[in-house]
Amino acid sequence: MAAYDKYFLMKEEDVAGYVQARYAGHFAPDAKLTVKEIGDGNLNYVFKVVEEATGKSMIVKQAGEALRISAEMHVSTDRNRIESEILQLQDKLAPGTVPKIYGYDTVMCACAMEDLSDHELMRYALMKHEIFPQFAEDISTYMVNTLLKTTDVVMEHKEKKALVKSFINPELCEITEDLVLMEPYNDLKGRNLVDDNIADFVKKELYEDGALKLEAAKLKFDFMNNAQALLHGDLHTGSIFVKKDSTKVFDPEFAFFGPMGYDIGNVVANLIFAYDNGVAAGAEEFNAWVLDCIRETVDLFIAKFRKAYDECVTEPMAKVEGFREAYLKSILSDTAGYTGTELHRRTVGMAQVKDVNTIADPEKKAYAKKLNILAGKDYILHRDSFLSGQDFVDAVKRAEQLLK
Ligand code: SR1
Ligand code: MG
Repeated sequence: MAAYDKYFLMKEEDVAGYVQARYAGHFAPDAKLTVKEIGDGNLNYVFKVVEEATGKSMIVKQAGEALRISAEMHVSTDRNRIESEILQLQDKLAPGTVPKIYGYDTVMCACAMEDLSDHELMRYALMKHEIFPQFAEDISTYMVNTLLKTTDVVMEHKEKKALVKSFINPELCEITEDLVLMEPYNDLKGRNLVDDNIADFVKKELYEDGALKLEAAKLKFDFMNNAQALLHGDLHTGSIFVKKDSTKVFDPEFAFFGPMGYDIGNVVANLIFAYDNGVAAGAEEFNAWVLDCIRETVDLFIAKFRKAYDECVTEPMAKVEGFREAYLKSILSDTAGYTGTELHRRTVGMAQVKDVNTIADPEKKAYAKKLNILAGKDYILHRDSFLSGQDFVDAVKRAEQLLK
């Protein structure tokens, strides 16, 4: 049996031996374990391990040296440690909102965690136009607790700086800096994916708009320099599991200290991708719910943020009259800006979303992509004027008017 004392990329047949060696006691010693690789993301390998006799299960997630999306792309396997550590921290900050980590292994670059197979991947559920009335409540609680509580306005400054250091994540951040905050505006690496029927539109609206590029550049350097809060870093609907009464956020391997609007904006943009899909399918009830959900998510974030701020902030300068609202306004501005960059990068960049790309009718797909581009520009260019959930919904409506 392998000793698992030297890194190698596991296959299904390696994983039963691995969990029995590394997590002795989780399953019976002589248990018959079935292992299936169920990874669906762009980076890692995810194995579901089930004990046949009892149905007891666990997930083992291993970072490969090369990425699944592209064998040419190599990213530090330290991302698995970062993911494990942030999930353990977030379980304390926002109990019950993330999977339980059973352990992690810096040799095999693998962690073991709670199996959430009773939940569904949110992106796929939304693509079936399922409605989740609890989602805005849950995700706003998760965001306020994980974000506000890791800022300097709440956390003791030296403790926060030590955390900033342990969550330095340069290679994963570089992916975002390139894929999200540069390439949508210049295709500098020649790897954007643009459908022929929107190529002229993309050229005019994204590649040739100097004012947009200037604002995107500001957002890029804010992302790189504003170590405001410990972000999930990739908070799209493929990083969220849902049930009608439960929401679990996973896959935070892009975690680092950055502007909290990046996480919130990712949630908003990915709800818009679900809306795109619903519009193409004529799913009216679903579409109305998605817009309500965007409005509620932002409004609940604002309300819970204000409450938590008043309850948790201890730093004297953060208590200065007017500072809470100025800080919140900057977060909402960032949220709008990064809603825009996420809309753009998933529409023209190398890592797109199934919600939009599975729209079968080419004209409806082109409409969805144009909507994302125009709404994204509105969010970025006018980001200081986004102050409420309704403001976030109105930008979608304005883009729809422009396409009439
Ligand atoms: C090269 S990785 C592409 C994308 O997949 C991840 O989920 C992140 O969103 C990243 O930008
Ligand atoms: Mg991911």
